[in-house]
Amino acid sequence: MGKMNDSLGTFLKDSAQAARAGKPARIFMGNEASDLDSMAASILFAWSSGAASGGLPNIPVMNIPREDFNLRTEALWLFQEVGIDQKDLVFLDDIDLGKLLAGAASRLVLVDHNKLSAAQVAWEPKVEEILDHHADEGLYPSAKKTIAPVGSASTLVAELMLAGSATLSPAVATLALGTILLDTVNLDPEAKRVTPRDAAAAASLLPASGSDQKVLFDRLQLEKFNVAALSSRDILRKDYKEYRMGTVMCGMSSALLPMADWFMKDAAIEAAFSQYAKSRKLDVLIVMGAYTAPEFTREMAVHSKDAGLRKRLVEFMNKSGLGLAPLKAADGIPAGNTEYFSQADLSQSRKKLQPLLSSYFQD
Ligand SMILES: [Mn+2]
Repeated sequence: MGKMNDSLGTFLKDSAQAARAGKPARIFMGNEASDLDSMAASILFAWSSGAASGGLPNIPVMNIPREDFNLRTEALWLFQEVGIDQKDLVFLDDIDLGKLLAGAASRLVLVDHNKLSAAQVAWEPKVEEILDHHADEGLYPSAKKTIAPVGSASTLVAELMLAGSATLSPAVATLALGTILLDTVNLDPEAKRVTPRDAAAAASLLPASGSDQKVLFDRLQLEKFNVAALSSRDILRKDYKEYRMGTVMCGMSSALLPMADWFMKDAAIEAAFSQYAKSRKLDVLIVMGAYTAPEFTREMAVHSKDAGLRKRLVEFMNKSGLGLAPLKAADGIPAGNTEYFSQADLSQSRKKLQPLLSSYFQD
């Protein structure tokens, strides 16, 4: 380990300033989904890595537009908890990363992924180092690689930090620990995410964090599902994928709250669906609801201006065994171009439904 800046806050302020100056730098960047692990691990790896040769500043860059940070409710909470000021984070749209990386001296460190996304492949020659827990795709052979199939990329950063001589501050230890706990479902072997290395790193971080493991995990889990502060548009955006299926443009959002709660939260939910579908130029918007209260439950909303398309879709999904039944809500179902269902087959997630719909529309 190189020399550690003992204050994470000072480090982030300095690196944000360096980013704005646009001088050559070593950029630490997580994957484009930019979950808590991607963000926390790139911050911690940038902070704990020694200065690069030639004195390039280490700059963690969040691989999402600044507007999207609010959607990562668990990261929002944990960063606030450990005293990270949002203003000191650098987001994709804060700087011209392409221009910065075009500088001959600049370098790129991939964190929590080992393959650049399609939109970022041009930066391949800049990849100098990789720290990741996904299967190694074997790219960038000249890069220094720390890749292992553990539960969290933050475990790999924690191992490097713990091997160093510096004492970890409660903020640094809590940031790493919280991320590892969330990624491994509180180190629960039954969730099949945790490895002995995650458990060992967490055990070493715990005393330094000054946290209670269960309290920290429960709070993060709660915040992850806490969409109370989000607008309907943001709930739709939070976990959204889009597919062209034959001639049909289909948007699929996963939402983590009961539809009945959503109706209460936003009386204008129909307008929100319709505006979102229009802004994304969708023929159909499918909202897949999933929540545990106390039983795991799936619901679905199918929104389309085309009533015939809605009907065909629902018929097809029922033929495919989803078991959709019109939803009943105490306060009534909002009127409009949306149909709401409960879903009997709980195994039918977006990952499974999307290829079914794709093949249906392509026939
Ligand atoms: Mn990860």
